[in-house]
Amino acid sequence: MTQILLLNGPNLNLLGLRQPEIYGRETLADVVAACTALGAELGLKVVAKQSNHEGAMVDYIHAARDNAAGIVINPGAYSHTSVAILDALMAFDGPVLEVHISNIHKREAFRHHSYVSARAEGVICGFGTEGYLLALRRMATLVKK
Ligand code: CA2
Repeated sequence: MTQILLLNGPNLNLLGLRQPEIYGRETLADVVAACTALGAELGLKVVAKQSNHEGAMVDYIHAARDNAAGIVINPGAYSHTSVAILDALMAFDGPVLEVHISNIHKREAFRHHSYVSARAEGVICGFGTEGYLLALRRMATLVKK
């Protein structure tokens, strides 16, 4: 089955446990379960990773070069700071889709720019955790092309 890396960045392990007014009530485990189930329907094997460490995220992206056809990534706060994650994604050949649970454009100015968007085929933000599912549907189309 076509493998997709679902990569979540720093603090997203706290999803559903804090700040539900911004990030909703679903936990990361709920998101991963929903993506795994939808992936199976779409013929995609979703491999989910989360890290609070920039270098570890770079390592997951490097590993995806050998075993994933595409990457769905919510880089968390590293979206706004990390050239290293952008560079790692630049070295990945398949489609990259960027997800933000909140609408980063409605929030503080420092969240308005994402380095990762320069590499992403598409960006979804402000759709809550449903954004991951929408990205996965789009990914199914992109990897079949
Ligand atoms: O909206 C998003 O998905 C973000 O990527 C989330 C990041 C934030 O820094 C970005 O600007 C936008 C923060 C993730 C923090 O997640 C938490 C979840 C629950 C409780 C506390 C933090």
